[in-house]
Amino acid sequence: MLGAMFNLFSRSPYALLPSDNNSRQSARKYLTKRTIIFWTSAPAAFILFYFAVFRPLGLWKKSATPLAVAEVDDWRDYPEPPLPPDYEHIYEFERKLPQHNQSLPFPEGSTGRYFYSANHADTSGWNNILQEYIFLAHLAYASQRSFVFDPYEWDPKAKGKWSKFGDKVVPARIPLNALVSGPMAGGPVKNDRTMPRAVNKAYFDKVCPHPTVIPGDVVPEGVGSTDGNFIMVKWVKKLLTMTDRCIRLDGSNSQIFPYYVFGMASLIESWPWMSESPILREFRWSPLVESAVLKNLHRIVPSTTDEGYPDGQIQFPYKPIHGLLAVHIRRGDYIDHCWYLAHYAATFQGWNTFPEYVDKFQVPAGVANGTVTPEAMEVYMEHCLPNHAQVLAKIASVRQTPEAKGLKHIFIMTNAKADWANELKDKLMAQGGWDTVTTSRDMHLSWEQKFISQAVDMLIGQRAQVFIGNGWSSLTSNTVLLRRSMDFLPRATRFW
Ligand SMILES: Nc1nc2c(ncn2[C@@H]2O[C@H](COP(=O)(O)OP(=O)(O)OP(=O)(O)O)[C@@H](O)[C@H]2O)c(=O)[nH]1
Ligand SMILES: *[C@@H]1O[C@H](CO)[C@@H](O)[C@H](O)[C@H]1NC(C)=O
Ligand SMILES: *[C@@H]1O[C@H](CO)[C@@H](O)[C@H](O)[C@H]1NC(C)=O
Repeated sequence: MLGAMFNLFSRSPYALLPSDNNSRQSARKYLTKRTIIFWTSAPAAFILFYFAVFRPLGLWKKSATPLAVAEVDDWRDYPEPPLPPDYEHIYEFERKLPQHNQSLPFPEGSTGRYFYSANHADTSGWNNILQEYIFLAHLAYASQRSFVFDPYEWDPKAKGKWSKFGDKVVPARIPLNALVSGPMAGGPVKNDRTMPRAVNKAYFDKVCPHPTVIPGDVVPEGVGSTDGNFIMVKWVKKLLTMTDRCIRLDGSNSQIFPYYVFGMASLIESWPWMSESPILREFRWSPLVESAVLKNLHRIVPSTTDEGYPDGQIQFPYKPIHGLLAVHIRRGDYIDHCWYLAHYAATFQGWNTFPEYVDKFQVPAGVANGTVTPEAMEVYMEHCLPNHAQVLAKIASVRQTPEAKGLKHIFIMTNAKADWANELKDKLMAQGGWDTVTTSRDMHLSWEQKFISQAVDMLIGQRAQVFIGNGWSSLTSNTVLLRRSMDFLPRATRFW
């Protein structure tokens, strides 16, 4: 079992990154230490585990199976470990980032400038967090400060490593570098040597033991106060001119870029600086995400020549995947959520509203004062929760456009139930002319990749020749933003 676990570490793409040359050794050391602790404290730990985790999380419903999966390629054929991964080797990778060094000269080290937003969101979907993180990381960059990042936290109050999503046991938090790399997560910035690299919170606490704490509401309310661009300009001015080295936004305040900022059409006023920001230009998914795409691409596009690199990473800047149509079909919570969206008269997310996008959404007549007529509800559902027939019709019509020339493969990004997704797949194949149709359910993912599968899907959607998304979804809108940074023609980005 120990051998199998060590295999897990040595297969990790993180161990192969140039800046992480000690991680194999440390993994070995770590495991040895862990083994000793395990054998000396196992009985006590078992009792503790039973009462603290096993019983409260209801794990007895699942049969606990041994972790003996490292030698196989297709993890789905084997029983899954009883608990989610803890990504410890990725936390270790983050701890060892070379910028975590107080002796480094300005703008890093003990004389550097730092920005930590303790009031950023948690407990929401990954894409709500990502939207805000892109803005916060840009704010740090524009005010010449090092961005301080936290893990993606699903359940900050969880005492241990795990939490629940519905009746599924999930990690309470996931290190940022399991999801993204690039400047936002501490990666080097290619074309700007004066930009201080991002750091983790533990290093911030060390290098900034007494930060200046400022409230999150110092920017005046009033006209424009819900516009991302307005808020950004005010905050950059403030944080750039402050001479205080270390700044922490008070964690008890609301976010400076609340979720509704990203829902508004005014968001696109941020595009002029966003398009130039290294945070977006050099946005890159993590090695864990990239290696999942690389491993599965031959299933999605069998003729692919995209072989990537031996360490599992793919060519960056990313290239379009020719011949691929990716569609994002939001189900699950959206079966109820779309109904609420109609009652709030919700429009598309900000990044989905560029005037050059062909598919626009107008709130239909019949939505007023919190009431929705059946006809108006039908309009919402067609775009927010399309049924099989509506999906087939939309794909058939998009296929007639010049941008769709050469499409042969469909990838369905979805959180739908397998039956629903498979039925759609069969109907699309019956439509004729498609070489392959695959879905998120067909992906072969490692145990660590399973809990970040939405990011894996996003990298595929980002690179697809044509993409059709759900205008209200933040997963779609971030995918659309990333496509835009790749200079796809606007007509290659569509919505239901
Ligand atoms: N693998 C995968 N998961 C998805 C997809 N769409 C939604 N999900 C998952 O559905 C679950 C619930 O979504 P949220 O966490 O609310 O999603 P979000 O990422 O904030 O985005 P939206 O709710 O779409 O605005 C999450 O676990 C998502 O990762 C998809 O296309 N592929
Ligand atoms: C920290 O930075 C200093 C100055 O660049 C360098 O000499 C030293 O080797 C670094 N320490 C580590 C542990 O990398
Ligand atoms: C909505 O409510 C307002 C104020 O109560 C009213 O003036 C208006 O006519 C209502 N609109 C519809 C469509 O019912």
